Amino acid sequence: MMKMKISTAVHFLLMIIFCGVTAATPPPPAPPPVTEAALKKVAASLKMYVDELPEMPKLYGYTKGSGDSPKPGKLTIGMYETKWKFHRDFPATTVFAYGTSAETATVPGPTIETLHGVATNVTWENFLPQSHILPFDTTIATAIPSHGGVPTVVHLHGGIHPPQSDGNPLAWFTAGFRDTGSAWTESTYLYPNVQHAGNLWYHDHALGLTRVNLLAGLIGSYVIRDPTEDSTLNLPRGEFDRHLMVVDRSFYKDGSLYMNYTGDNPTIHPQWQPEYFGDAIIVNGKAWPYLRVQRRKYRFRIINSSNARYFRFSLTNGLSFVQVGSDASFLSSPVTTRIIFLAPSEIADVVIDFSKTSESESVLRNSAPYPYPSGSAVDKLNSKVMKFIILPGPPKSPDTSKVPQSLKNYPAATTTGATTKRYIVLHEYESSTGNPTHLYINGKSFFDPVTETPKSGTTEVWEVINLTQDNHPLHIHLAEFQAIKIQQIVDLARFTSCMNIKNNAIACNVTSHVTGKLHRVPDYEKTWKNVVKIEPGYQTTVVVKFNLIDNDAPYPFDATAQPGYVYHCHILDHEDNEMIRPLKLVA
Ligand SMILES: *[C@@H]1O[C@H](CO)[C@@H](O)[C@H](O)[C@H]1NC(C)=O
Ligand SMILES: *[C@@H]1O[C@H](CO)[C@@H](O)[C@H](O)[C@H]1NC(C)=O
Ligand SMILES: *[C@@H]1O[C@H](CO)[C@@H](O)[C@H](O)[C@H]1NC(C)=O
Ligand SMILES: *[C@@H]1O[C@H](CO)[C@@H](O)[C@H](O)[C@H]1NC(C)=O
Ligand SMILES: *[C@@H]1O[C@H](CO)[C@@H](O)[C@H](O)[C@H]1NC(C)=O
Ligand SMILES: [Cu+2]
Repeated sequence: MMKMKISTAVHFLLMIIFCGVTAATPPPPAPPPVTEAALKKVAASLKMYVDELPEMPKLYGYTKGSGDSPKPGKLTIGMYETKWKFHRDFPATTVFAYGTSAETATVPGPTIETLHGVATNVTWENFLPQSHILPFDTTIATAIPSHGGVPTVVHLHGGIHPPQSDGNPLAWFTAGFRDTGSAWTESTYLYPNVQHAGNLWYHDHALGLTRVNLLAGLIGSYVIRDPTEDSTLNLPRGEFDRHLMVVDRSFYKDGSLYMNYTGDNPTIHPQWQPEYFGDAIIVNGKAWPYLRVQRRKYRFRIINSSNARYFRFSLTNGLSFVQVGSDASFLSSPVTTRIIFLAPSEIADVVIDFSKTSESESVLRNSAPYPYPSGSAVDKLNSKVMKFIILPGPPKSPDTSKVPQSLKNYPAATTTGATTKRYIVLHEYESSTGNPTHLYINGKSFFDPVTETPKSGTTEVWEVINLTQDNHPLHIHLAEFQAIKIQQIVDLARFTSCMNIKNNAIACNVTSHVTGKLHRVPDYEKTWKNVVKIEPGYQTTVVVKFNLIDNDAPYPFDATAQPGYVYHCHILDHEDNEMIRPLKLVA
């Protein structure tokens, strides 16, 4: 018996070693193909509002010092293959999850709580198995380890931190750092938390695998709190301040995560699809959950972590949102609105006052077509997100929180003093059948030499031009930015055909085309952000700041170091196929 065990173990070990030296990550065997109708049926079979909204575990990125002042903290967070139950009626299914152990890892991962001005170090560890649980496509630029395993690298979205800690797509690593990408330098990331308080999130960013690794579960929230905010703003706090991480996912009948094994253009890309849309709406890891709330104000930090779905949220029974923050920063004053519109990876920081209705519930709904703006209308599944069950009677203790008339004033976004103007043209290429093959910025791939080289400490103006049919959420690492003008391109076809030949906006004389009507920048987007929606057929003028926006101070670290940063579209399927470019700051 004993002998048997040893020989099995040795055999297994040999198998690992043998496969290790010869094989790259094997893709999982494809399950029998399913139809869209079958997937929809699975989602439709799930009863809505039967799972309570989970609150993800909290990890504190600081330690309480012996005196009053908190001290920098250090966390170790792993990526594990584990099981997660997305709905009461599904069995637990295999996912990749962040956590401090396989037993405690969750989807989304733990919420990292940090303090403004108090640095947090995080050591990210990969405990993922030899094979991926989802299909991927090696015909797009993809991290390929020589010993198998799942390449990962963590990016803190919205974080202002050194390039070595940015999660460059080429800084990927597999379990035990056995294989690393060309830009890998270190396993502990430094998050200085020097930026103003705000809402961030962390997620995987490995080359060509971002969409897959996020679908598998590698997402989590990160908040920078300003300890003075409680007394100066008095917004709802503690148990009345919650994160809602919203994604869309489809599932097989057995409750496992669905991803298409066949590409949109399979002779060119066997697996890559231009956009992933799921049938079920998942909040904090549960399909259409509910939350019992008291009849008082709550603060919700809503993060759209979908791969490609835009959300247009509203509340039933007459309730409104009071939006206090957008993305990474507060608005200067609150905006009361019935509708919140979020691109993938955008964040809305809102207060909902449940005392404003006498009803006993309010459903959070979605009405954004997909792809946005020209795609299918929502249906009875994806038009619902979650339900708030409003407890009868007054709150347990009086609600003393309030939303002040004035929140926070940051320096204004202005082109005065901007040192450089750049044209950033988002372009989608199609096969002869009209199916998308890849998406480039300025006609260049990720691997073409860097062209965006801002001086650290300066402000630039980026004219972002969208020549595709989709809305693209533009995300720039490190910098915070703000749209100040949205203007239509009048003769789009002429400009597009010029771009197809010259791949150069200046050579195509962009100013002669951008003369059409102006769109208003919505009030709730008039603040410093890290994702800006770029309307199709429009040029969006964006002021980009390569310093600390609070006080124009230089970064307290060397932002010019290797491997630099990136900027990209935050539709993950686009980013993976290569709507992404390097960004290298210079001194
Ligand atoms: C974080 O890492 C930096 C650089 O390695 C180090 O100087 C600092 O002491 C670390 N902080 C903590 C709390 O471990
Ligand atoms: C998977 O992709 C193929 C190719 O684009 C498509 O024909 C098929 O309908 C997709 N499957 C589902 C379930 O959407
Ligand atoms: C969420 O983000 C995805 C892309 O990251 C986008 O396609 C989707 O529309 C967004 N949904 C909402 C509700 O904002
Ligand atoms: C571009 O077009 C504008 C407006 O039509 C014109 O004023 C300008 O001279 C043109 N620039 C070049 C380089 O042709
Ligand atoms: C890009 O332009 C197309 C039309 O040219 C439009 O449909 C789409 O919404 C735009 N995308 C963004 C992000 O603005
Ligand atoms: Cu895009």
